This record gives sequence, structure tokens and C-alpha cells, in this order.
Amino acid sequence: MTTNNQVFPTLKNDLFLRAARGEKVERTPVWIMRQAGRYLPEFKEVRADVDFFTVCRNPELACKVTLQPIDRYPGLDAAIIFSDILVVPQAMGLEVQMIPGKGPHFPNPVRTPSEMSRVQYPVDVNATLQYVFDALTLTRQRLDGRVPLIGFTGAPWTLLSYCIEGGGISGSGMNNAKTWLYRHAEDAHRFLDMLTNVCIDYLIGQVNAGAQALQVFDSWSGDLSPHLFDTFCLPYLVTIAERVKAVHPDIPMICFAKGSNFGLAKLANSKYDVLGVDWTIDPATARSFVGTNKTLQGNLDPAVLYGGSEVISKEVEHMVRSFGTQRYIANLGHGMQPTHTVDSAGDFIQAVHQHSTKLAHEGI
Ligand code: 1CP
Repeated sequence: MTTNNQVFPTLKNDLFLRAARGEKVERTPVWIMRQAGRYLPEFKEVRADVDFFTVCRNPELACKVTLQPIDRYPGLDAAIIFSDILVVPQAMGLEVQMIPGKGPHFPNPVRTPSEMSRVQYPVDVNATLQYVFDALTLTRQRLDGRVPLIGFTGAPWTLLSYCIEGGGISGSGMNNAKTWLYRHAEDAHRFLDMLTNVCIDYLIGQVNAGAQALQVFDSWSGDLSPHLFDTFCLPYLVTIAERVKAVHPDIPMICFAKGSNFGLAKLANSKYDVLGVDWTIDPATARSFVGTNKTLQGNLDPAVLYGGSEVISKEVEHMVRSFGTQRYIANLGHGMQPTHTVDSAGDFIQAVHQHSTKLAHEGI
């Protein structure tokens, strides 16, 4: 594992880290999933000349794109490193392309267990993912302590579903990936175990390189029934937090299992500090599922951003009032969309500042 002996600039805004740890805050911190990317004209300008994964693999470019939303919106309280969850399958020897206007594509998905022989394992993350570590170190330097830097990984189930389906998960029904769960459960567990071990090394490496918090994205866990979630998602999510925390106990970890709000009560017993929630659950219910020992993160319906500044302000006020300003990190319930405007993201951030400052004063 890389041990990075860099001295990093002093952090000036630790609101996000304090909220993650459950410490008192004067207002609710805010960041946005997919805050860098296709809705930003400055990102599109970079992407006009360079392929998606080339940006990921070039620390200068990845750093530049990570900083774009931080420069544009001084109200953001965290940066997230520019990369993709699919760099992990790439590190395991699988080819992944990014098709413009379509999304990720695996030319040779792992459709059957016999094809697992093509999957490279074990993986030396320092050899295969060093470029992400370099991007983190550079970005942490260039952030100059303005806000903390979040590292991330896809969760094992979400990564497995891409490896098997080959991309285009949204609306696919996941028939191929679910066939593994019902017909080849033992092989699915073996593959999930491999992915889990790579994710753990990868997350530990990210912290060594400069990440100050970590998020695990289980973007497609919501396609599984509660029973399948308990069998094929939960144990791996729990293991990741346990093993990363064993090495880096003070680094806040966020788990976002989108669409699996029924799993919140079980995740409340894990070592994650923060649980992300999507917009299909109301804040009071989410809080009743997790108790008072976890910070919650979310959960504005991203479509609210199409509603204009007045609607955004009203919906944000309702959201912050419902979560309360403490043990809470404001975010969308999923990521920014390419069709969102830059103004709508600015309105969202400003509304969180305005309403949470006022509500915190009122003791809410
Ligand atoms: O054309 C382009 O430039 C590609 C668009 C794009 C971008 C900007 C993709 C393709 N990925 C990203 C960056 C990205 N991906 C980040 C950057 C940091 C930030 O948040 O600012 C992050 C955190 C991700 C993580 C990611 N990739 C997830 C988990 C988060 C989520 O939204 O659920 C997932 C599921 C992916 C896969 C992926 N990569 C890209 C797309 C369009 C997708 C989803 C495709 C699908 O629906 O299956």
C-alpha cells in the first residue's frame, strides 16, 4: 500500500467532516453527487478533446475537473475526486469504454461463471489504480484546504451488475446479473468477494493518497428484493466498512445504497458514519430506521432542480426542516443530470446555506 508522507494544507472548512462525525455544526454542510460533469460547460470543454477515461487517468485533468465545481460554487462543503466506479473492473482486466451520449459499455461482459477466468485477481491496486491515488494527492494539494476531498468506490453488487450486464443498467431489468444470483449463487459470492477485497485495498489506498472521507455507491442495490439485498449486498458493504475502519478508524465513511431504504435499519448497525438516502423516503422515516448515532445524507429529488429557484428554495427548506440541521449532510437523492442548469445547482447550494443557518439558530 502506498504510504504517502505528503504534508497537506490545513483544512479551513471542516463542516462536512464534523457533520459526518456527529459533531455540532452552525449550518448543514452541502455537496452534490456528480457535482463535476456533464451539466458544467467547463467540463464539456475539457471533454470535447479528451476521452472520458483519459480524463480519469490523467491526474492533472482529473484534478482540474474535480476543482471546477469548487471554483464555480464557493458554497460547496466537499469535493469528490473525478473518476468513475468502473475503474475497478478495468483494474481487474475487463475492458470498459465510455460511449458518448450512452454511457459505459463492456465489449466482453462476464456473462457466465466460466468466463470468470478472464477476471484478474488478486489485484495490486498500486500498479493498476495509482493514477487515481496521484489525482487525489494532487487535488488535495490544489484544494489548498478549502474543503475536504472525498474518495469513492462502487459497491461490490453494483460493480458485479456492470461486469455481467456490460453497461446500460438503467431500465435493463438486470436479468443477466440476477440469473447469477438465482442460478449461480456460489459463483456470485466468489465474484463479490473478489470485488470486495479490491474495493477495500482501493479505499485504503485512496486515504493514504489524501482522501479525507469515503463514499461507497451501491447505485443498483434497489433492483434487489430485501432478501437478495441481505444476501448479496449487505454483508459486503458491512465488510468494507469494517476492514477500511480497521486501518483508518478516523476517516468518515458514507454508504449510499440507492433504492434500498428498507436496508437502512440494518446498515445502522454497520461501521459507516453516514448513510445516504434517496428521495423515496421521508426524512423522519429514515431517521426512525437508523436511530440517532448515524448522520444522514440526501435526499432532494434531482428533478426539483428543474422547478426554478423558488421551488428549489421551498423544497430545500422542507427537506432541511425535516432532517434537522444536525447529524445531516444536504445532497440530492442521486446525481446531477446532464440536463440540469448550472444556476439550478447554485440555487440548491444557496438554499441549503440560507435555510439551514436560520433553522440551526432556531435549534432545529
Ligand atoms: O460523457 C461523459 O463525460 C461521461 C459522463 C460521466 C461522468 C461525468 C460518467 C459516465 N461518469 C462520470 C463521473 C463520475 N461517476 C463521478 C465523478 C465525480 C462527481 O460526482 O462529480 C462519480 C462519483 C461517478 C460514479 C458512478 N459512475 C456511479 C455511482 C454514482 C451514481 O450516479 O449512481 C455510477 C453508477 C457510474 C456509472 C456511470 N458512469 C457514467 C455513467 C453515465 C454511468 C451510469 C450509467 C448507467 O446508467 O448504467
